[in-house]
Amino acid sequence: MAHPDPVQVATGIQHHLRYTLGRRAQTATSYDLFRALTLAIRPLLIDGLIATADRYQRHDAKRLYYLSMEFLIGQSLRNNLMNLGIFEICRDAIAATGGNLEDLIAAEPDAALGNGGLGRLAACFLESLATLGMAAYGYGINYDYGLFKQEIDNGFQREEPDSWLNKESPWMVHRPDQSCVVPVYGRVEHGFDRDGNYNPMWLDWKMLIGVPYDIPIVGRGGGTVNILRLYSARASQSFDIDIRIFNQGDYLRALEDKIESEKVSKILYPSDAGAPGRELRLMQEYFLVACAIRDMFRRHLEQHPDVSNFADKVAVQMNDTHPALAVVELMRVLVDEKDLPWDQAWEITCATCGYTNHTLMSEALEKWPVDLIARVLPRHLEIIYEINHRFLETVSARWPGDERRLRDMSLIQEGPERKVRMANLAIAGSHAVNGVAALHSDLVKTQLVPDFHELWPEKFQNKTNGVTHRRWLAYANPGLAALISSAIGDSWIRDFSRIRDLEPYAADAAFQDRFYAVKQANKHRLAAVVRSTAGVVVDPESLFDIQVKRLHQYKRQLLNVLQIVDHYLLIVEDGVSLPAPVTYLFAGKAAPGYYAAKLIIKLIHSVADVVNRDPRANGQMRVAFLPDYRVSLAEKIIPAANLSEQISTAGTEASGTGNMKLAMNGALTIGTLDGANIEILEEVGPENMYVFGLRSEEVRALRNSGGYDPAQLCRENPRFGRVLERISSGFFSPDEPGLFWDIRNELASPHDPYVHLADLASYIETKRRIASDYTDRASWNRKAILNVARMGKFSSDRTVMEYASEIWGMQPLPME
Ligand code: 26Q
Repeated sequence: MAHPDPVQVATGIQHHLRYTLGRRAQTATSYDLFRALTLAIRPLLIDGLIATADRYQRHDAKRLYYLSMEFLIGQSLRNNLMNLGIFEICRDAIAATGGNLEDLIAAEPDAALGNGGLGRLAACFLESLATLGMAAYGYGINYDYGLFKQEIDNGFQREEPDSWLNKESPWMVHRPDQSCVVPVYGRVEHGFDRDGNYNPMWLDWKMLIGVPYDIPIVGRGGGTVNILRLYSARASQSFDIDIRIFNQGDYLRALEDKIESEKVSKILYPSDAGAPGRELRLMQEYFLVACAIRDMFRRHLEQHPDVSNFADKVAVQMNDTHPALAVVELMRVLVDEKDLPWDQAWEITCATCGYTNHTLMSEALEKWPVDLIARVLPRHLEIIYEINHRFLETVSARWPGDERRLRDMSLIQEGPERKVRMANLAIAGSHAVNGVAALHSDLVKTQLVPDFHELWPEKFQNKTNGVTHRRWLAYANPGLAALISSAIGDSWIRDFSRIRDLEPYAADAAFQDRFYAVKQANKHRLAAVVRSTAGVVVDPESLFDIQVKRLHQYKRQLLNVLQIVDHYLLIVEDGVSLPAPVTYLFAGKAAPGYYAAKLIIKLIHSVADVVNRDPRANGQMRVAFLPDYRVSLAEKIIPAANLSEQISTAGTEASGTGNMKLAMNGALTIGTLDGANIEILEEVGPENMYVFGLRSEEVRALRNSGGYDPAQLCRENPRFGRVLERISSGFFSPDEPGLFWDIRNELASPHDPYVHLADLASYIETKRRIASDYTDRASWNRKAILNVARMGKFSSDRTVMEYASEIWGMQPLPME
């Protein structure tokens, strides 16, 4: 299908509205029209999918499989129309029938198949890979329920289920013909084949069926349409078609079986730090890996006679350890099913796999109880033992007699409950292991797994994260995008290194004014959202100070709250003002079982209630928490930010990606020297970013010395004590005075791992300086424009190109 004209689009919409959806045009909702439009353009997507598959096949391209338990896609309509180059055509088609494309775009439910950074990174990578024309596939799970919806009830988070599929994604292409079988449970029989070779057999397993649903991923220009393949778990046919059900008992057993099987793809685990030892999560992880690997072999064997060249033609990237069973499953298929000798299978597996680490907190590393794996995946446990046996021989050969290293490096953690260390498995089974920012990659080597780094220094790499600047700048901030293109043309949309051409405009007064006007328009739009969702009226002339991200103690939303309370007390008790009025905005979800994080949400609301009600503070500050942070809300918040809060304890945030999105939209960063903040600083320069607080080595030294003394810091800074007193005394929670006592105790504890008070003085001082700098409009605009102009490094186009050349051994294919 060639590019349609507006009349064809309008006809298509009317057709699908009536004959596919059965709706009357007169009473159609925006959601109906959204679905009708996606159906009308579906032929373009399908043609693109087929043409792309043919191109990869003709080139016999090496394929990348990006395995991730999470893909946080958000909405797709704007992105797809923009990347297909038919946004204006569709806008005109809908306008001609009296509608508004923006209403249809707003009606699309977010696909929230992820928790936060890791899942959104996967989604950004898919868009960049498609734009670059790389033969890449995303593999994930088609959860019936994505990340919960957050509602706020009296300042507390309440979780509501997100049944996004109830509305059935119109982007999905159902592929039941490519379903596959996934065995779980059962036992291993140690047999021998005719030639007397050991021939283990996995028997009596229960069968899951993986049914694929494809989401097309359109690259910029529409020349490539890749696939995100998501699997739903179904029971084996036995329920639907097996008629050997003789009695009610059989029938009910079959029914239970079906429900049990289909649980596997029912729900996304809503934690971004782990779900210790949950059987269902292990099943999910294996289900993803098994389905993906079946598909890789099927596709490989369509084009190649055997698996001997598998590693030359296939790259597998594991997004954290969640799909680390891929190492074991590849070995199982190669050894048990393809009859390869162990050593050859191991060579292929290691050459195929790469592992990306996203966390430094050793307590957050995945560890699965051996007993659980023995029950769910008996053959895999044997293979893990064999991998470990050979691996420990390597360790012994390198460091004879070094028991400490054998203990620490083993894939098995000994103890009352033996566990498989998934990171150790992933490192052993990969040729490349990478962190997600320069500092993080160094800390992986020196702090997280120093022994592995000594053994295999050549495996360890850095791949600094990036974000797709198309979604996050070009499409989310059309005002700024148009302004940029009016100055330097639009080549930056494909090639973000070109954004540096904007630098000379930073000092141009007329350009500054236009930049300011765009930012103000975005702030007005956000103010309307804040009003309607949080019920707080904010002043678009004030400095918009924004902290949006998952709630976590290490991200230190509390540090921000401490400064806000200090700001308030300065006004009402000391009669002192900050140089500019400030609107403090928060958004983010807490894991449902993470009580400390949920209490921080309540504290933010309690502080907001007091501050926003107080006429003495009204012209000077406002505080609001926007409920239900998600991709589509981020797209409204980020373009309106003046200040980006990136204040994690140094050494805890692996990279951050919100920091990049905010800076490329012209927010200045206040940040610690953590994660990718360090690289943002290198790019924008110290004059254009506000850095404060301890460095990661200083934090480590402070913790190790036991010298962190918050009581002493409170004596030195009477305002700290005052803030803590107000929080703990019920000043913000008169109905329940003890509510925030635990927060005070955590902050006042010498064992606070996040050393909040160590950074508080420099944080407060820096924020005063920021408020003062904001009053110099020209100077602020200049810095903000320089931030945009110097973000070229942080496009995920750059990131995936580095993965391609340094890990996957791939190049973009030429477009035809
Ligand atoms: C594991 C086991 C069981 C259940 C859940 C999980 C789980 C799920 C999600 C563990 C971790 C996550 C997500 C981690 C995450 O988002 N990490 C972030 O990754 C970003 C992309 O690299 C970084 O920018 C952030 O710094 C990092 O925190």
